[in-house]
Amino acid sequence: MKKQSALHAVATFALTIAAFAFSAPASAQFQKPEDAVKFRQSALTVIANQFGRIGAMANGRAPFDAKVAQDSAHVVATLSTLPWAGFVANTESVKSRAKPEIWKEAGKFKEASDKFVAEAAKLEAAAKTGNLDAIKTAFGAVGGSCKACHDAFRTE
Ligand code: ASC
Repeated sequence: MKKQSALHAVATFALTIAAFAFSAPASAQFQKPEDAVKFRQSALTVIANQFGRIGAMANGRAPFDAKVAQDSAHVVATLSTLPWAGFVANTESVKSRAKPEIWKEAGKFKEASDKFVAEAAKLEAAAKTGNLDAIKTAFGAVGGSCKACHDAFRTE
């Protein structure tokens, strides 16, 4: 290969790599639809786990520990914004409990997830006060937002 054509080949290769790197598809975060489903389920699993720790204290099944409540509420609030990126349209055919209404009524789904995010932030604020009654109230509101979304958008 002549020096000139070798340089050309290198330049073409570099441009091809750059083109791939910058032509980000809508769901660049996930290689496959299954990855998006796994992502959202994983985030929701961790959220449920940490929310459950607060629930145990709110319902008197575990002794109240303000630090545990605060740490758990922080995880719930931080992760609350994450699952929704996993509800990509190309995941509709992947087996899960997600109802088609998630994509047919995308505005309502967004409203429901926004409600959860907002209530999770309030729960974290309540947990920071260390007041169990405030935590109980905020816990109930978060649980209500979980349930509303599950009722409308998740199969049994
Ligand atoms: C939880 C949990 C849910 C919600 C929901 C509230 O602790 O894992 O999915 O609360 O049951 O109704």
